[in-house]
Amino acid sequence: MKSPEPVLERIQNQLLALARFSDDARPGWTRQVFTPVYRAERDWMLRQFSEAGLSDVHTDVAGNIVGVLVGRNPLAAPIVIGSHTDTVDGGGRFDGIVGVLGSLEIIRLIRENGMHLYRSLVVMDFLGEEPNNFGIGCLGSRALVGQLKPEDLERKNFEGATLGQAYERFGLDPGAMLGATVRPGSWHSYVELHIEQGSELEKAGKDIGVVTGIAGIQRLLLDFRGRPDHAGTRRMEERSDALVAAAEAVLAIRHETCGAPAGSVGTTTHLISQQDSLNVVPGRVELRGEIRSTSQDWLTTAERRLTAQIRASAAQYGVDVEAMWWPDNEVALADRTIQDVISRSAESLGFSWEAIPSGATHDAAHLSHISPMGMVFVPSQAGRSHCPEEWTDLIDIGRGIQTFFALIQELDRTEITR
Ligand code: HGY
Ligand code: MN
Ligand code: MN
Repeated sequence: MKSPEPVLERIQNQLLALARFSDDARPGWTRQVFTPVYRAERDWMLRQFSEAGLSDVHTDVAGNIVGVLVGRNPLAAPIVIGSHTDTVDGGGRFDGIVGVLGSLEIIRLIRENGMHLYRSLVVMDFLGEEPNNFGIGCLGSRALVGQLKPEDLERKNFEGATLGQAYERFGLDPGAMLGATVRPGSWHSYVELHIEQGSELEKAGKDIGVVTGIAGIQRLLLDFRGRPDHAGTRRMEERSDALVAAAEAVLAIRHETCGAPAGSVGTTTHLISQQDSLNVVPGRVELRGEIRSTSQDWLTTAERRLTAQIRASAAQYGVDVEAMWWPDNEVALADRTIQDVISRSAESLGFSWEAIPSGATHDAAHLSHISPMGMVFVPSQAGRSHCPEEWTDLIDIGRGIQTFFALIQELDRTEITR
């Protein structure tokens, strides 16, 4: 039997309805975790889960919205699908959202057409995927795999509040959240539909991206310690200018990653001088940044090279540097069987596809620790994302949902061995 097709008008209406939950005081579409507008959207989303026909709709102890479509064999390990509906500051209307609304459309199609899957299908809208001002993203998925630790709850935002307090104010019990872990192997698979957020599919003229893996991220904090001095009297060769040393580091991060293999990229996101006056040589500067790659080896060696190089160049300016690196997530490979099922699904529907690594991170990266994982990408216009211009045509979203639906039906019949 031919699979029922998604109803594009219904998806468009839901995209528009969801976009109304946006912080008016911020640019673009802004719906950040723990904010009142996120709370309002989550209440709306709980209703959408129920109206789509999911049962046992609830918010789990980790703050994720969950609903179940019970399969013919409720004891079989479920297929889990979903994404997130929070945004970055000044974000768009598609990142994460397409995956959640697309999943709900599939539930409606299954029910309207009297279809019955063998396995249960669990839909999730994960809590706070985007990095927040506590410096950590993927809160809901991290909690499920035991990667949110008691010390993370002590992280402070710029106002001095802790992450634990933010959970409490949002009506969640941080202690209970730490115990939210899912037993590895208890899910059949985790699959996610998402916009590409880059321009590879558009450039190649392909309909569907079959994700091969998700880049690992090493985050970096550099503390440059020079010496404050009078900006008018201290001779150039006598200065220990922390900002000049930090500027060299900004360029070192760029040069290390330009042309590096495995889609490697590096970004300095913040350069903060502790110096407020116009006439003082900066004595203390903080740099925050990250490097990403789909090669774990490259991440490790680049970290070593960069630390040595930044130290050596700072020393030439008489500046000391303290470097702190920590992994945000490791490289996560998509399951081979799931990749094959996605490409076959796209082909069976007459859609062109391409295997593609993801430079953006996703809840799927964390969930790969407990479950075979796969992702389906749809094109992003001009590769714009994390900005108000983020756009994916409805027709492309429709193709993504069709492919994702075919993937779920095939997975329902497929044993995956790890
Ligand atoms: O940061 C990321 O890659 C993602 O979009 N959350
Ligand atoms: Mn994002
Ligand atoms: Mn996303």
